[in-house]
Amino acid sequence: MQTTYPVPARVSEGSRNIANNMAAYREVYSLAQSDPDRFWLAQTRERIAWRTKPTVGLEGGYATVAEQPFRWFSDGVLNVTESCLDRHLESHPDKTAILWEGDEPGDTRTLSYHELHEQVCRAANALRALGAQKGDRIIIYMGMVPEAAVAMLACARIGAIHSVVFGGFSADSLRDRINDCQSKIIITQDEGMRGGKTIALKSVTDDALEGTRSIEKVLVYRRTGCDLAWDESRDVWWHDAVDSADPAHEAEPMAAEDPLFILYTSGSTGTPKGVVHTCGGYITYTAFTHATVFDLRPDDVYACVADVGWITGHSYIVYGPLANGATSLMFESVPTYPDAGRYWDMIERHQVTIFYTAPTAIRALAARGDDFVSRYDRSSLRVLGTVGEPINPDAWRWYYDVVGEGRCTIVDTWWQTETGGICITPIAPTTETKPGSATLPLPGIVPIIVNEEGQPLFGPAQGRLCLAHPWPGQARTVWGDHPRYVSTYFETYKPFYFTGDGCRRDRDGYYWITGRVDDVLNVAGHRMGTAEFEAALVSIDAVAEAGVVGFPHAIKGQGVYAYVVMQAGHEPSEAMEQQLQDAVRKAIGAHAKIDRVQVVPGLPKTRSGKVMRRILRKVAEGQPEALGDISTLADPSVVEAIIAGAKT
Ligand code: 7RM
Repeated sequence: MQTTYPVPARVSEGSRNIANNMAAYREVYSLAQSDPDRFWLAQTRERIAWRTKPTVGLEGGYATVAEQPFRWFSDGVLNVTESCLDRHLESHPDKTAILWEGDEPGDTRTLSYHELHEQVCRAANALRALGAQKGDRIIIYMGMVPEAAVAMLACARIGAIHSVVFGGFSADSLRDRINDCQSKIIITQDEGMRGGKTIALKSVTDDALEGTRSIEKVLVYRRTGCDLAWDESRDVWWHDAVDSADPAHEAEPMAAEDPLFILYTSGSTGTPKGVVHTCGGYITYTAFTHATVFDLRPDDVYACVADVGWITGHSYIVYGPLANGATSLMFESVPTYPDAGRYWDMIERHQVTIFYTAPTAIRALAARGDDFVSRYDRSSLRVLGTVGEPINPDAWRWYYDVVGEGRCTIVDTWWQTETGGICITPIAPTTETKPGSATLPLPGIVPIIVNEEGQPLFGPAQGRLCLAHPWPGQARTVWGDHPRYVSTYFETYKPFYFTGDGCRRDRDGYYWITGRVDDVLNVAGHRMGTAEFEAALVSIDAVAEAGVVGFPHAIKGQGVYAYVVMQAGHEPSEAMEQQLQDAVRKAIGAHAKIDRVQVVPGLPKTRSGKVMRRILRKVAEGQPEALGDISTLADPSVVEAIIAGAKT
């Protein structure tokens, strides 16, 4: 059996990548490691349109992060939208910047760089007229329409800090985010469209605003034209405010370390954290990684089918591709609408050359058979990417053999909201791949595997993945709570950044990410905290306690397993199961579902009262024989009941 996949000869022709052979990769990697400042200053000067070019690289670092955030390029001045828009007007104003494919196949729109620039300038002027100023927070709660990208860029243009909230989040989640960042304006749309169904974005926004005080204006883009409740003093139509605004706007000069955006992400404990990315470092890193990993070429039609509500959409639909002057496809629908051929149909019609999706979609589509793929012409494809979760070798091979006809490079890209961009990945078409491995670190990324005590392990090893040195795209802080940033990422395995992932390194130095080792769930590529599920469940009167863990799921990667302890006097029932689902849907959103519920007499706790989550995990994984040491349990009989009633 073949274990490594060599570089296909045809795709390596024409690559002008910085690492177009392995020797070049090793050389660039060691340059970046020995002199990171020099490497990153050269990258940013080459790739980014600075008003004032930076002369300093990194200041500070992990050792001093508790005192203050580390900084990159701090004497530089720029506005990221000049890199994404203005400079392309000279060389290719008519090139398609955004190629939009709507929910219905063939419902398309294109925005050239010239048109996108004009729209962004209009929206920037409209936001200013609504009272937005540099440093203000603006929430964007939209579906996948080009105006979502216009809104992000318009915020960046005026120096406002956007925070995109995925359109699947509930009113409760949206309200928490508005309150956390004290957003002054929210940009939404009447309804979203997804897989033939509508999503009531404006009415959810109305609900969310009850219990908030900071929002002054709601800017509403009309997508479907449905009837809406309207507050004349607060609500403004996008079409009234933006279409009539001046199409010229002088971008706000920003310091490199001014915040560009906040993106909320789930962790082990508590409510989601507002991860902060800054202008200069983030745009440098997304431009560099997008061009390098995918071996971007001028005529590429690049399609990332993520949602702009997640970091992948920020970095690899909007900022990276536009900084690189690429044609970036935006996809409003789902992979199975109207049928499981949708991606490949779209690839044929738009002659897509680079395609980037999640393993969960690949597994779901592979399960529907090869015919949906083979009926479309995929000969335009050159690079196929995956992101969001570990990809199992079977799904990898199906992507490589069936979708890519053995002709394309697969890039399994490992990264996180906090890393801003891709960190461990093959570089197309250079890196030899192995199905299921994210392969090697990009230049500037220094992975360290540590054991549970935090000791670095060398050579082939298995343990926890840390990164040892800052890179420009790394998040700088948590909005309003720098101590939480420090304790979450930098205190577990000092002096390293702890990713929360488990990882193995093989004899060739290749990295294999094994998934989260903390209490973060990754369900169908959606990152959610077990603590958020538990808080939702115990809010129900009939529920005394709840413990939520993940278990392996063939399509979704992980499923959600809930152990529920009933309040005395309440009996489990079907109606109660529905109540549990409703509670998580209300607290988190439509993408949060419980797959299995087990009513238990109690949770396994130590004598000091700490829930032994390891036991809950092992039982949910169907491995009750591997519980390990349970001698510290307060009441071992609880474990017997849990094992006896396990739902598998
Ligand atoms: C980009 C994104 C981050 C978590 C991360 C991992 C998992 C992401 C891969 C992966 C194995 C990959 N940001 N993850 N990519 N695991 N192989 N190629 O997904 O913040 O939403 O999630 O996702 O566990 O820590 S995220």
